[in-house]
Amino acid sequence: MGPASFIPEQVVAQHASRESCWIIVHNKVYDITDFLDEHPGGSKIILRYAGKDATAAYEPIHPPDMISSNLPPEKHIGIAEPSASKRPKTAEEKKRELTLALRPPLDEMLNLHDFEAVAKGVLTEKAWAYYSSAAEEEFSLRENRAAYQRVWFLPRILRDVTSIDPSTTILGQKSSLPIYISATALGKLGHPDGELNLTRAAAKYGVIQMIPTLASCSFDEIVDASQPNQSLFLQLYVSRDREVTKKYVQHAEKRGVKALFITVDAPQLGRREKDMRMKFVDDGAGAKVQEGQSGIKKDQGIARAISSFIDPSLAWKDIPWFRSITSMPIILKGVASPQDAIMALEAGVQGIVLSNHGGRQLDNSRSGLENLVDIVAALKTRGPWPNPKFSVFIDGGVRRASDALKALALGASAVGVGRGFLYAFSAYGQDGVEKAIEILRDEFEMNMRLLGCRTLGELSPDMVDASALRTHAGLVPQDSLYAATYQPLRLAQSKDS
Ligand code: 173
Repeated sequence: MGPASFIPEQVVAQHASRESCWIIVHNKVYDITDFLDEHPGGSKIILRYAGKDATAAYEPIHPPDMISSNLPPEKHIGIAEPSASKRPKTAEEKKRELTLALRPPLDEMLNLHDFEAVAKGVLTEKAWAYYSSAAEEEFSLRENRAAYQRVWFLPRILRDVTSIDPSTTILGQKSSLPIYISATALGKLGHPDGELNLTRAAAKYGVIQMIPTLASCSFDEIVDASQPNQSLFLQLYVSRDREVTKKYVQHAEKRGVKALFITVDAPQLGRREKDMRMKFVDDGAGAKVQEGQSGIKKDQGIARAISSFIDPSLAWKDIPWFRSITSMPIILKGVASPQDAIMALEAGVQGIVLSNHGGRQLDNSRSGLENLVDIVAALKTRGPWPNPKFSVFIDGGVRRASDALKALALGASAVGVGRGFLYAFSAYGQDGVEKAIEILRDEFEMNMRLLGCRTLGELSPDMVDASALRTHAGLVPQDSLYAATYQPLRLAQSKDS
């Protein structure tokens, strides 16, 4: 094609079938007919956009150059006539503009829950469903919060707490707070700049970001947006094709990433029903495609549709291979039992993240906080504690510095926050993330001062009472689905009532 082959929108619209399927992405027209059955998410999802502009749906889920570098050049058939981009706004875009305009001013955000409330209003229904969803009954999701309520402080007094320093090092990297930004996928569902909001804010505040394998921005875009002195970690989903994984990991190390967090709790994606239900909501894209065509199953949500590359055969025997391809510290993300914690130690990795994947994987798995107590006890029987060569991290449900301080007192090296920052940028972009970090920083300062800890080194297990942590009675998350369908029994009634 010549550089000037403009194709009017109406012409693109004529290629809206399985026999001839054109789509527009970033104002370019592609003929994807031959590619339909190769699409990892299935053909059906693309056919919804046949003959249309697919940019909004494409962008959060694919690296920017995915389509242009995977389709042969002869399938790049032209540039969409500008009219294509001047289409009227969809109802969803109009709603988003309105809700953005109605946001409270940023300085009214007092805690991380506030961002979540604003994000819930501005996100598309689909994005909110994907981000907020968790597995099955969402018991683990809610338990992640509830567990923090079962740990209480025993503060110390009269210790001259004039100056407070919440900084630390995480895997040898300086961090202004004992918190890192944990990996969450598909940032552009929340904000056009996606994960770059996190990168830029993290640079300003000396916080470490863990780059997700399934970021909306490409890995290189994120690293390019970082500052020379900024530390980045990488979260890894291991591909069935180990060459792909090897290239990705080695490229990351070359680009200066400081640690590799291998996700080990997602051989299959959990059933996140809020996300899966969205399949049945018409997204306005129009095209009606028959069920049962090749491609994604009816019950898939966004996450399941793009996760088929993850290798469920990943096993302990693979750890030496990871050691052989990289010299970055290796951390296993998603450990939930003392046996596995000890196996990780013995396998020679540099740490573990006690996590139930934000409640999104195995529902009914305990909170990282409760596991922390047992796992620290187990690790103490197998080596020095604290162990400078083996770090224990925790994530899930953290919304306050007090949460993090409880985990640190119980032995965690640092705490991951995923959704908290995701909601902050969904609501206010980079400014939101900066404000969220400032809020946490202020909370650390106050909580540490009131606890009598000037530095994190002064925090100790005897400053928390975790004796109720195992008690699940009382703070059991309500079984809401069951409660909504359960029909209460009735008492005998007199005939005239
Ligand atoms: O929790 C997730 O949503 C997640 O980790 C994931 C995994 C695969 C595809 C998309 C998201």
